[in-house]
Amino acid sequence: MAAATPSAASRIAVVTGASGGIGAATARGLAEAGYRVVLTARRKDRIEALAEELNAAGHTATAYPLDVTDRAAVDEFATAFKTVGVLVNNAGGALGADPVATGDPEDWRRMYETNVIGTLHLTQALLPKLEASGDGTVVVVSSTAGHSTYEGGAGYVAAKHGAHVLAETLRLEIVGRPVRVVEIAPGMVKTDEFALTRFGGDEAKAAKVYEGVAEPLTAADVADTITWAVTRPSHVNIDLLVVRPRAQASNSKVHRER
Ligand code: 8X3
Repeated sequence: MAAATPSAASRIAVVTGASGGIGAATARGLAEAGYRVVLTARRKDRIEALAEELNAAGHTATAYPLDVTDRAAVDEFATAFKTVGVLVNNAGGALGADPVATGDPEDWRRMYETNVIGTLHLTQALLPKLEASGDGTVVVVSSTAGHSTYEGGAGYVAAKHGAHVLAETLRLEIVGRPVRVVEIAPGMVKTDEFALTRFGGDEAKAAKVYEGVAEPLTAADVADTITWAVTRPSHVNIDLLVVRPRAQASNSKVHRER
């Protein structure tokens, strides 16, 4: 792996949604790249266990239970830092796969709250600390759903388009300041929870998402792209990186082996 930015060893990387999947894998990747990682998620036991594991392996990790939709809690969290090198906005996810005609407005609201407002909260609260580091990076983990739509996806697609727009607009607004804005847009990633959460715990429906797909991406594959983007030299801004498994040409064109 390429060398981390020179000051990585002394720098802090905050990862949201670090209790599992892409967030946990990203925390591992950034810890291995020399960052002091701060793991946030609602599930305290999970982030504490991961922090313990990383510390036992010689890295520096701390766990901070946080709900990204709770603005007061996010502001309180931000007071813990003078500077932050990296913020990975990973918390989010999908709820339901219903057509527009019958989708639950409450699912749409919750997806907007976590994927967009959660990212907004963390970014607003930590932007001064990222700037104060003299070399900050904001990562928005969006999705291929932030770039095109598919039937049954509209609620999630709308939220991820929101996350994409946040990243693109922020990059325009802060150009000239020492903060990069990186968007990573993963396609089909098989994690323990993404599809299960989307289908309210229905294992059969969740399994169907990946049925016949030889090798969906793993959380580690996506973490690898995030870590790569973050560890480019400071003047290199990976604006947008779309990453899919080889078997997926678009959200609706997936090769399945029968
Ligand atoms: C996940 C990709 O295809 O389920 O962000 O929308 S998809």
